[in-house]
Amino acid sequence: MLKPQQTPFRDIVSLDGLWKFALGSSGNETAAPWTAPLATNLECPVPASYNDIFVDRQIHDHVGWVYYQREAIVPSGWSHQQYLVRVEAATHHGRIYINDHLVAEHVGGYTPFEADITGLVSAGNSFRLTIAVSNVLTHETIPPGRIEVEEFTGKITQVYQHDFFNYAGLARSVSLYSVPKQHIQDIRVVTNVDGTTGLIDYLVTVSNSTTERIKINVVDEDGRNVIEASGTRGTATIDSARLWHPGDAYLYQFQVSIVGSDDSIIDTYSVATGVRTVKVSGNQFLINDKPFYFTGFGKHEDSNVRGKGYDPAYMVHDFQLMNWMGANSFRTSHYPYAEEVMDFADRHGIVVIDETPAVGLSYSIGAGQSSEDSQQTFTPEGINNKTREAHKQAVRELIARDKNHASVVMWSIANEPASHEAGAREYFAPLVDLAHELDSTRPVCFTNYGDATYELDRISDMFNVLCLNRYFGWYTQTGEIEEAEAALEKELLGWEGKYDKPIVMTEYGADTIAGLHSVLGLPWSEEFQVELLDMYHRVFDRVESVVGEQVWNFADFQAAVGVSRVDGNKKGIFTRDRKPKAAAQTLRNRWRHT
Ligand code: BDP
Repeated sequence: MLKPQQTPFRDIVSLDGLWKFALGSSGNETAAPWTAPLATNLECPVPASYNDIFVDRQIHDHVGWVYYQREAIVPSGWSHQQYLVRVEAATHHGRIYINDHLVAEHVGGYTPFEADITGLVSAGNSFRLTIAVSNVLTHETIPPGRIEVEEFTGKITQVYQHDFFNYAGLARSVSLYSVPKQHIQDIRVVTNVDGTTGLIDYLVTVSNSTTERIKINVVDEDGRNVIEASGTRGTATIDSARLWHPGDAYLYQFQVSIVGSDDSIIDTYSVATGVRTVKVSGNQFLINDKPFYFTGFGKHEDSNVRGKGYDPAYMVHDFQLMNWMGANSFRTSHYPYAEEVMDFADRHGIVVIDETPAVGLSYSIGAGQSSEDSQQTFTPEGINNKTREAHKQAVRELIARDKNHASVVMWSIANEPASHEAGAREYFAPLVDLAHELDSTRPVCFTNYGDATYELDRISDMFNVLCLNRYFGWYTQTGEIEEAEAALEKELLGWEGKYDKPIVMTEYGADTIAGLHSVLGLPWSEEFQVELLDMYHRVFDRVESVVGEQVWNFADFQAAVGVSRVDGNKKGIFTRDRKPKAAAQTLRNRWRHT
C-alpha cells in the first residue's frame, strides 16, 4: 500500500482539521453501525489523540468506541479516477463509514488502512464520513491488554502491561486521494553496492495486469536522470553511486511510470531511495561495510495536549535536538511512527530501529515494573496463538509500510517479551521466520527485558542482534552506582561470552525530575541521571560487543496512572515540553566527540 503522493496523475485532499466527536459504547461491545449525523457539540482535532483535548474525565478514561464525523467532497475533476479514504492510524481498531455504509475495518493502531469509495460517491458529490475508533486491548490484540470492571461502580477500565498511556483516536492524518484506474500499487526497492556501483533491485506491482510498459527512471538530487530501465522487476545500476550514509543522507528518486500504447504516461510514483547496505558480521553492525555505533534514544510519539498526535513542529524540533546532541539513531519504541517521521529520517541520515507495537507480552511486568505474583505469559488463556496471528499481521504491516526506507536498518519485532518463560521459543520462532521471509536484507531483533538474563533467555539465538534494556542502578541496585556498575558489566560480559553477536543497549536510564538537585547525587535528581549515564558509558567502552547506546527516553512522556509514576515517566533527557535536563550536556559531550 503506497502512501498517497501528488503527481500529475494523482491528487490528495487532506481531511485533517476539526471533526465532530462523540463517545460510543463502552467496553468491547460491537460498535453500532453509524447511519446518522452525530448529535454532538464536541469538535476534535485530527490528527491528535482525543484523550487530553477535552476537560472531561469520562472522555479521558473512555474504554470502547468513539466516533469522528465530517462532510467531505469528491472533487468533480476525479470522475475518471479511482479514489480512496486513507486513515494513517486509528488506535487501535478503526471502521470507516461512508454515509450509511461500513466500507473498511482495521485492527492495529499504528499502521494505515483505506477504503476505495469510487463506487459509492460520484465525483463532485459530498458525503458523510464517519470513523469509529476503539481503544480496547485484549489478549488477542497487539499490544495486548484486558478489560476490568470496577467492583462498586461497574466502571470499565483498560489494563495493559506497557507503561505509556493508551492514547487513542485519530492521531495521524486522514485524506481522500485519487489514483488513475490503472495504477502502480506497490514498489519494492532493495539496494546493494558493488565497488562504486549502486544496485537497486526493484519489483513493481500494478493494479491490473497490463500490456502497457513500465518505465523506470532514477533521478539524482540534482535532477539528473541517471538510469532508465523498464519492466516490473529488474536491477537498476548506478555507476559511481553516491551512498546514503548515517549523518550524510543522499536520496535518488526511483520513479516508476506506466506508459500507454500511445506513449502517454498513465501513472507515475516516486520512491526516495538511499543506496546503502546493512550487515551483521560477528559482533559488528555494518552500514556500507563500515562498523556503525548507534547513539541516540528510545522515543515516544508523545506531547502535551496532542498525546500521540503527529505534529510537524514537534517532529522537526525533536530531530533538531537529536542532531544537537550528536545522536545518530533512535528506536520507534513501542510501535511504528507516523510515516512522515520515517521520510524525515531518510532525508536527514538518521538511523532507525523500527519496532512493531508488540509491547507488554509479559505478565510479570505490571505498568513497567515487576510484580511478585507473576503469572505465566504464554498460555491458552494468555498470550496465545491468536495473539501470535495478530502479531504476525503487525510484522507484515510494518514491513509492508517501511520496507523502502533507507533509514530503517533493523526490525524490532517485540519489546521486552517474557523471553525467559516456557512457550517463548514456540511463540517467537514463526515470527522471526516471517520477518526474514518478508525482508531478507535487514537484521531482526527484539529488546530483551532485564529478568531474561543471558542465563534465562530462551530466544536470543534466533535473532541477529542482541538488544538489551537494562535498569541497573534504577529498578535494581537503586542509587548504588558502584554495585550497579559491577552488575551491568557482569551481565554484558555474560551475553558477549554466550553469543558472537553485536549488542545494542536499547534502554538504560533513570527517572529524573527536572530542577531537582542533590549534592549527594540521590536518585530522581539531575545529578543522579548524569552519574548513572556516565557509569553505563564507562562499561560500554569496556565491552567490545557493545555497538550502540540508546538512552531511555528522549523526553518525559505520559504514562498510565499508577502509584509509581507522577504525571508520567520522567526518564527523559528532555522534559515533555523539550527543555534539557543536565544529562543532555553529558550525552552531547560524549556523542559529539565520538
Ligand atoms: C521498560 C520499557 C519501557 C518503560 C521503561 C521504564 O520497555 O517502555 O517505559 O522500562 O520503566 O521496561 O521506564
